Amino acid sequence: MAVWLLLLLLAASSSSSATADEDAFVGVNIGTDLSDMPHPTQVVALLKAQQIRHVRLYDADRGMLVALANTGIQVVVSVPNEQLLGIGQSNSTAANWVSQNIVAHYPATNITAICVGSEVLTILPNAAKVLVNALKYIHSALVASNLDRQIKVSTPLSSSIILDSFPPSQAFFNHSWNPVLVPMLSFLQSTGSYLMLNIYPYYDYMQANGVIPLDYALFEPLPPNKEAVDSNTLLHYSNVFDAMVDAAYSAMAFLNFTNIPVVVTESGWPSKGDASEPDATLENANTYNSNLIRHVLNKTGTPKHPGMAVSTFIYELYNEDTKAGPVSEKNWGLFDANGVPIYIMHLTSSGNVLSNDTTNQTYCTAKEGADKKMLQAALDWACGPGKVDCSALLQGQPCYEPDNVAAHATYAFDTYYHKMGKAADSCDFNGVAAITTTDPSHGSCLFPGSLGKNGTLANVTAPSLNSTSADSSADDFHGGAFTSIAIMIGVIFHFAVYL
Ligand SMILES: *[C@@H]1O[C@H](CO)[C@@H](O)[C@H](O)[C@H]1NC(C)=O
Ligand SMILES: *[C@@H]1O[C@H](CO)[C@@H](O)[C@H](O)[C@H]1NC(C)=O
Ligand SMILES: *[C@@H]1O[C@H](CO)[C@@H](O)[C@H](O)[C@H]1NC(C)=O
Ligand SMILES: *[C@@H]1O[C@H](CO)[C@@H](O)[C@H](O)[C@H]1NC(C)=O
Ligand SMILES: *[C@@H]1O[C@H](CO)[C@@H](O)[C@H](O)[C@H]1NC(C)=O
Ligand SMILES: *[C@@H]1O[C@H](CO)[C@@H](O)[C@H](O)[C@H]1NC(C)=O
Ligand SMILES: *[C@@H]1O[C@H](CO)[C@@H](O)[C@H](O)[C@H]1NC(C)=O
Ligand SMILES: *[C@@H]1O[C@H](CO)[C@@H](O)[C@H](O)[C@H]1NC(C)=O
Ligand SMILES: *[C@@H]1O[C@H](CO)[C@@H](O)[C@H](O)[C@H]1NC(C)=O
Ligand SMILES: CC(=O)N[C@H]1CO[C@H](CO)[C@@H](O)[C@@H]1O
Repeated sequence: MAVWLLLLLLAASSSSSATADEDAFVGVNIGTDLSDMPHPTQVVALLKAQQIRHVRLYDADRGMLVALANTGIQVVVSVPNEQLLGIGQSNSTAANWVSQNIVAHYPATNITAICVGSEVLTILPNAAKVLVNALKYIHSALVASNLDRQIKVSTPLSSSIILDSFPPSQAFFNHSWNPVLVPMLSFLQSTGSYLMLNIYPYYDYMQANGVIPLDYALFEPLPPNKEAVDSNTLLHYSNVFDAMVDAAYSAMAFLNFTNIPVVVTESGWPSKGDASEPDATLENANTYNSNLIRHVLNKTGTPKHPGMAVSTFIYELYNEDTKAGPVSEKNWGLFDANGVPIYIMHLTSSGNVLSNDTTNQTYCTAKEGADKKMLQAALDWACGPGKVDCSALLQGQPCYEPDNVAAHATYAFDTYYHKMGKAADSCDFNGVAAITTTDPSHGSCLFPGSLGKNGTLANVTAPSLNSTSADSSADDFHGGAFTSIAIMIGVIFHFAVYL
């Protein structure tokens, strides 16, 4: 029977992996443009339940970094574009940023990389002139703190700066950016970092006006005669993603950089769109992300570098309902704000990929109107002989409020019920308890089994997300929306030839 959902994470065993010291992994991006953004503790609960071991934040939100501490989750943080000019112009501003946002959290929070800005060349070209300095200043500050080996510094690029991306062997970076790219690549090489690239086959497909077959964008199997052939290398390409990664390797090679690995910082597919976006569907999003995860974890590599892992962060964890732009912009997420999956991925037979049922969560609560004395007796039993950890109910702890026997009993009952593997008879307590599907979590009081946000986020005890430092690309369409039509002409031409 189908196992429900999902996902992600580390593959085991080692081989020739390109991603510095580590095997291929699939992580997720955590955008925060939600009208009811879950509390950091709830975000982390969802990550844990889904075995997501790698995340990228669009800022260095203190609440998230605190919640991610001691979880084993590896975290990529970002300098938001708004802070780039300041950091790129001042060594000491960069040093302060590192001390407040990195040094203060490491090693409890396993920060592994810093994204300096996001698609700066295409979204904020005015800051391009300080980008390399910003990378260097952040790196110097890490060196000063002796963290430069553990934490890599790079900057995610839009794949739209790679021109003539098909055939991949002829791809090159838009020459007008060479004055920035050459010192940047030199920096990445000398610091052992990687090229961060955002790849959106969805936009490539949309803008190709039917010339790119949908299956080629979605990693679906193609008959050999439909594969795209690179006329120089005779390598066969069966998906846009690989072609784009190889295009990046070629573009770097044209500038004489041949040993910088690629990490894909964003890729995904929207599950919903407006009338002009007919391929933003649940089925396509599911197909793309499921195939992407399998592809990355299988360490197939690319035709140019078979077996060389291309670790990838899926865009993105949550649907972001307050994003501007077309309907699709709000629908790239794997989950809604309650932690309920948008779709159930086709990952059932992926050996290394852990799955978890997050669809029908159940909880054990005190029955409404139950006798208070009986509730108190059951509560005492649960926290005593029942061996439930009731420390969260103590004064000053997250589940102390509301301070009444029904609320406290509900917490104890639910904890016991989950401890007992949700066996139906573990939610009885002499008839004063009942199973429910409503998550009783509130504020920062997170109940066992709770995966997402519910209830009010006001009056929380942990630091909350700083809304002003949220997702730096908030007001921009990300990635491929900027892909120029010029890039696609190469693709169109070659498809015309090879398909
Ligand atoms: C971070 O994670 C990596 C990979 O698992 C591990 O090697 C490293 O020791 C971790 N660092 C800290 C500070 O936990
Ligand atoms: C920036 O600061 C680092 C130490 O944090 C220092 O090594 C470096 O020389 C400084 N660079 C400039 C341009 O001041
Ligand atoms: C290359 O980049 C420059 C500077 O951003 C831009 O004006 C130009 O249109 C780009 N060229 C192509 C072919 O995209
Ligand atoms: C790359 O190296 C070759 C051979 O050393 C040289 O001719 C060429 O100018 C270099 N290209 C760049 C962009 O540095
Ligand atoms: C995984 O990789 C192997 C060879 O490395 C290949 O034969 C197989 O088709 C791949 N599976 C998927 C799902 O890509
Ligand atoms: C979840 O509940 C729905 C409606 O009750 C049911 O159709 C579905 O099969 C359940 N899923 C699982 C995995 O139990
Ligand atoms: C599934 O999620 C629950 C939390 O709801 C967690 O207790 C459980 O360990 C998870 N199972 C797996 C296999 O990750
Ligand atoms: C919750 O916070 C608001 C303002 O942030 C405050 O006015 C209110 O008294 C708080 N409520 C409780 C129960 O602490
Ligand atoms: C939160 O936002 C405020 C207002 O912009 C800012 O002053 C503060 O430094 C931010 N705090 C953090 C932890 O980012
Ligand atoms: C999934 C879940 O538990 N949703 C609940 C969130 O809280 C509101 C009331 O605050 C309930 O109506 C929902 O059922």
